[in-house]
Parts: sequence; structure tokens; C-alpha cells
Amino acid sequence: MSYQNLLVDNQNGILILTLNREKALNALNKQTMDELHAFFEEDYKSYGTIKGIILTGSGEKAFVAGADIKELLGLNAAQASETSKFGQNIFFNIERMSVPVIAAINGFTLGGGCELAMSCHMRIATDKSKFGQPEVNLGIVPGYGGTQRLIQLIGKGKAIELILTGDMIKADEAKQLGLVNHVVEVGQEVEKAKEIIEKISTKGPIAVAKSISLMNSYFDKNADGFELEWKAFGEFAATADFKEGATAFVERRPAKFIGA
Ligand code: DAK
Repeated sequence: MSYQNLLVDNQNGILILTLNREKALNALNKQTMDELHAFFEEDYKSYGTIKGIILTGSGEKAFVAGADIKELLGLNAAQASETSKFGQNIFFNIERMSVPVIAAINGFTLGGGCELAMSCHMRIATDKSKFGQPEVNLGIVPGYGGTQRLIQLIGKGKAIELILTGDMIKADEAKQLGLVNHVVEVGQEVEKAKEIIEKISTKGPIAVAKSISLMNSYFDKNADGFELEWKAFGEFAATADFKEGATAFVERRPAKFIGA
């Protein structure tokens, strides 16, 4: 798919995906959601083996200032439900990626933007960033998984306060709460995300992929994560990567994983 609102830049195997609607503070309109869907459903595969993906927003003011309020106005109930389900599926795809996906955040990260960031595996924010789920200000509820993932990340007590008040919090509080992993100076957010992805790329890739999937299973009501873990552990004992990792440890050298 060719994109209007997404920029993709392959930097040494790390895909930098920039939401590029600066004039609308990168608000998630239908076109952008269609493009995110195409990218995370299929298009990323065309880049071959990648180390990870960094999601960021263009401009100085916002990561994403929410779903596009002007577009949501015209939806009837059935269309709104479909839109919500479609968005949730995109964000599930992000959460289930087998390589790390990191949100590099500078500025407003609100509503659907906060939900998008929460679907990434990690969040790096600048000290100028602000977070919130202000849907109640518009008389609606979060529609892209916010009521679930905010609780997963920061616990019900604080999540309920943020969602019911619609309050915005600054980056340092978001870090204290566990909503963001690191707070950095403006301009350093993508670099920090790259540094983390580069580090992860030196590890066993199938172990990384399986670890993501096992941790996601904690939140899957139909899965027994402990059982999945012991089964996976058995399968990994027979991999070439485990043999290489253990041998490299004994031989005091860096491991060279092959992903098998
Ligand atoms: N949608 C559309 N346009 C937006 C926008 C948004 N969310 N946020 C900002 N913009 C546009 C503004 O309209 C303005 O455009 P022009 O008027 O210049 O054409 C431009 O971006 C710059 O914004 P401001 O002039 O307002 O900039 P300020 O620095 O003064 O203020 C702000 C920045 C972030 C505080 C302010 O823009 C703001 O409050 N924005 C809205 C924040 C917000 O409430 N976001 C929505 C959260 S609710 C659902 C699916 C998903 C969702 C809900 C339902 N269903 C399927 C039903 C999720 C909803 C949300 O995300």
C-alpha cells in the first residue's frame, strides 16, 4: 500500500514509522488507521528480517492527539462499534509483533494516541510529553483498548482516576506510574528507542519473540500462561540458539544466534 500519513524509514534494520499529520497533531483519522492496519497486517513483512519498529509522531507538539474527533462525529452506533473493533485489531497486531515495537513520544499523547502507545511493547517519552484518556470530556468511553491496557500497565486505582477525570499527566508522573519506560530530553526519544532495540537484537530472536507472546498470554483469559511457558521452555532446550548461547557463555564470547 502507498501511504499518505505514514512515513517508513529503514535504518539498519530498525523501521522508523512516523505518523505524519502534523497539522492535526497526528490525530488518527480513518486513512491513518487504514495505513496502520496495512502496515502491521502485511506491509512490514516486505522489509524482511528486522530488528524492531519505532513508532513516532511528526512535529514538536504531539505523538498523537487522539482519534480524529471531527471524523468520529458522523458515525452511527454500528459504524462506531466497527471502527472501535477495527482499531482494537490493529493494536492487537502491534502488541503481538514478534520483534520489539517501541513508541518514541514527544508531546501530547491523548485518547487513541495513548491507546496506540500502550499497545507498543515499550514507551520512551520526552520530558515535554503529556498523557491522558480525555474521552469522558467528549462524552464517550475509550474505544481502542484504553480501559483494558491502562489497568494492565498502571493498575486499576490510578487508571480509574485518569479515565474518569480525563486529566492529563506529565512524563515524570507517567514514568512513576509505569506508563512510560524512560523519560529523555527532547530529540533523544528515537535514539533511546534505537539503543534498546539494538541491545535486544543481540539476543536470541526466537527467545525474544516467544517471550513477547508468553507475556501477552498473561492477559489472555483463555490461555494458561504457566503451561505455555513450561511447554515453550522444553521446546527451547532443543534449539541451536540455546546450544550456542550456553556454549558462548562457557567459552566467554558473545553468542551468534541464528534464530533456530
Ligand atoms: N482530532 C482532530 N483534530 C485535532 C485533534 C483531534 N483529536 N487534536 C488536535 N486537532 C487539530 C485541531 O483541531 C487544530 O486544527 P485546526 O483547527 O488548526 O485545523 C490542530 O490540530 C492544532 O490543535 P490546537 O489548535 O487545538 O492545538 P493546541 O496546542 O491549542 O492544543 C491540544 C493542543 C492537544 C490540547 C488540543 O488540540 C486538544 O485538546 N486536542 C484534542 C484532544 C482530545 O480530546 N483528543 C481525543 C481524545 S478521545 C472510538 C474510537 C476511538 C476513540 C473514541 C471512540 N469509536 C470508534 C467510537 C478515541 C477517542 C479519543 O482519542
